[in-house]
Amino acid sequence: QNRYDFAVIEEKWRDRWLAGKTWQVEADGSRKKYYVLEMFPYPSGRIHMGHVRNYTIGDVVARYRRMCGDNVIHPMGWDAFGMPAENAAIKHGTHPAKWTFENIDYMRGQLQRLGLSYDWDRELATCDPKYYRWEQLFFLKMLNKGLAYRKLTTVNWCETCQTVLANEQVINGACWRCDQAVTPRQMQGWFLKITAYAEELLAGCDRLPGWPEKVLTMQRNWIGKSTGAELEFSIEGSDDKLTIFTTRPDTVFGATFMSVAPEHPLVAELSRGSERETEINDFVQRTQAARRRLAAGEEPPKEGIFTGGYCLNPFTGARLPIYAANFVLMEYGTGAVMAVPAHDQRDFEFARQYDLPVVPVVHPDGEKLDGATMTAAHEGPGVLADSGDFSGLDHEAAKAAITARAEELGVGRSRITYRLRDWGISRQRYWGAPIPIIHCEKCGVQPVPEEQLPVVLPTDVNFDQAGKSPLHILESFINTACPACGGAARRETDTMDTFMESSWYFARYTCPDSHDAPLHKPAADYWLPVDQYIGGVEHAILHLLYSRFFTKVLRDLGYLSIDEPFTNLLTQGMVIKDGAKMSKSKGNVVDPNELIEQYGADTVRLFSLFAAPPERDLEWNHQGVEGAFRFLSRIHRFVLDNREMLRAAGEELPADLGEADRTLHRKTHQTIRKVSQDIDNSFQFNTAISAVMELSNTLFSLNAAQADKQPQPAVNRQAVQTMLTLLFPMVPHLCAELWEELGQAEALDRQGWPQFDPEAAKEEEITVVVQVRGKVRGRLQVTPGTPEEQLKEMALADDKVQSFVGDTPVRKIIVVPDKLVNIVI
Ligand code: ANZ
Ligand code: ZN
Repeated sequence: QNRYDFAVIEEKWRDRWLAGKTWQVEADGSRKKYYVLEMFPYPSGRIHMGHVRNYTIGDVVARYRRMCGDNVIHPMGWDAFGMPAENAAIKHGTHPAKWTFENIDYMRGQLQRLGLSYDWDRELATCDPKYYRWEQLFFLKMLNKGLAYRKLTTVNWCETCQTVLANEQVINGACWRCDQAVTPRQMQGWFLKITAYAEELLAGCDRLPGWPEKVLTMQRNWIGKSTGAELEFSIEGSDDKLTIFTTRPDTVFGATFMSVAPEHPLVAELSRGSERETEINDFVQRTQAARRRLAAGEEPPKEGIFTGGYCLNPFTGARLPIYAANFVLMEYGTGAVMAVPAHDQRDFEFARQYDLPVVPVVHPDGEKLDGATMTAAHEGPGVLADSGDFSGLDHEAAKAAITARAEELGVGRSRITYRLRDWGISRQRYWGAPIPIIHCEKCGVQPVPEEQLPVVLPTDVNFDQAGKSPLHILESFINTACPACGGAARRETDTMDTFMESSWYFARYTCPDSHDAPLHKPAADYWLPVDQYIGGVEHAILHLLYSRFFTKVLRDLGYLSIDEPFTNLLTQGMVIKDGAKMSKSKGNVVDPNELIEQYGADTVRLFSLFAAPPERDLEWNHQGVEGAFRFLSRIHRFVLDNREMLRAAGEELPADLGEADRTLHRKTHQTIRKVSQDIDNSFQFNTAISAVMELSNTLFSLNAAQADKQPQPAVNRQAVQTMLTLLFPMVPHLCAELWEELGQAEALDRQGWPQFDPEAAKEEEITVVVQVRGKVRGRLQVTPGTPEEQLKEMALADDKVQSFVGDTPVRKIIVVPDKLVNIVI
């Protein structure tokens, strides 16, 4: 009997917890709050091991914080808009809403089976008009403040499907669905001005000590601040100027040609009507097409073409040929570069390839560079030469001096550039939140009046036209009245990027019932910011940056009082099997459902916490799961086998503690200390679990001893209760059950986190005598079982012993463990 019947135990506690709304919380100004949040899932169909790991980590933090006495908010919801729902609709003929809500129902059940302690009354789905209506309101407010605007952009267009494709849907330059080559197309799109917050987003990175440094570095690089200057070069035979951005104005005397982006308007202008016009156009077409085929971060081989035009260097008057070059980006700086091959490696390689002069002007200490023989650019520091009155200046000083001169001459100014681009939010997709805009022939672009929100996404749509958003042909949606003139007008058919929804959901959780405003300020002020955010590192840039941006915008609109949304961030590693990330395409997926069936939720939780520290990748290992299961079974068996003894024992420790009592009592308190530290410091659940395993080993082996050498019942009881309390955040069902088996009236989830007693945790000390030449010369206070090597070292390091040994060579050291160190000299 006494079998560990996890299925029965888990169902019992799951029902009890859910029915009792055990984790429901309210704002309470008299209590310290703690907000723990895991990144919400996309309702793709079923949860995978990555979810299990993410949500288990968050759940342990939530349960631990509750036991520490905090008022813990731990919500869950669904990132419910997006492409897969639409694809499923096209493929299987189900409506995206139906598909989405069925998935949500199924996945909610899966999360509940894992025993995750969410306040389900705060659950939200972003495809609910009650949610996205507020996002539409934010959009209108941003429009009002000039933070949202419309502009022409280049998109990927598939002629066959008559639709815009996201970058991920373009595979080797062709449509993922029909394989038609994708063409660039100019379209109007909506943008959010995240660049207006670039400086604050960057500065904020220095004030997030609770974030992993690698994530902050990625954010800083993404924002990409560069300090330099803008310089104007006059164009030969024209009144126009070519403005360039440089971080090295000190090298201006070494510029030997100009490079501009292929799509820079100057290229077309210079080549128009020339005999090389077709050749140049071909180059532009070809390089642009090639760029679209590149994966992010990949660089094409350097290539360029002479446009036929020349610039004049504003400092030297030199004539510089203008090249169109494929490595110059139109979207960065001004889309034009002064090329200094002696000091920029890219320019150097380009110059050697096209036989352009290399003129060094910044020489490293004590060296004189020669442009004819250099084999690489000198990008480092140095002193200026051949640079007019700036010669002899250190290159840093020269940057400032040359920028100042450019300003005096009216040909330049200092400038800061960011790599960050404004956020394009228009998607020509159906399953998203409609952008609340109306187009009137007479009045132009008109915002939907706030009182007409939400613009509800219609559900009576057809998906039978080859991937095109059905909104474009849904007359009942499109046709509307202009809010300005009342005449016939058309609704915007683009929907918002789904990153919009995930940029503020954490705030909405604080007041999901607020129906007259997006946020209820007192609740938001009490709960925010999120104290601990947990999610995959794949969201290190966009989701986190957009959420930080939204937080600042909502603050400036008066909805929030915080500057940053997430105080601490934990980025958990991937779950891998056979050396690769678990994924359908690799065929190495382990389904959480099957595991739960076979071993129970507690084992699955324990394994995912024990197998690796949270930030590391977790290597799937079946023996590990078995091991976790056996550990829990042993605890279960011990408690049930000794139930009567444990129940009968008092909670008070007896006054007369024997050796076994002292050992177990000490181990109990040492374990409390270790587990508390491991969780507090860095969520090292794996070592915390190891410590509890050690405690359980001590408990089991002491109780296997002869009857008169066993711990007394009250000491056993204390050890067992401690073990259950410490394990409860990780293994909640079993611990709650065994706690009840001990006859406890009040449930384990109402217990406080155990406090450790430093006195009790202290190792016992014994005295080891040190002899030199047979005479006692010192004493060492050590814990029993201190290894021989350590005793030898301690003995030799002892001052008193040293004074008797002095410089005399030591011949031998004899150690009797726990008793004596004898130094023979
Ligand atoms: C002249 C020069 C001389 C440069 C030198 C560098 C070294 P970051 O730090 O990334 O901001 N650049 C400017 N705009 C560009 C564009 N649209 N596409 C590609 N390259 C561009 O780099 C700024 C430097 O990158 C600028 O400084 C410019 O080259 C180039 F010895 O100007 B430099
Ligand atoms: Zn109108």
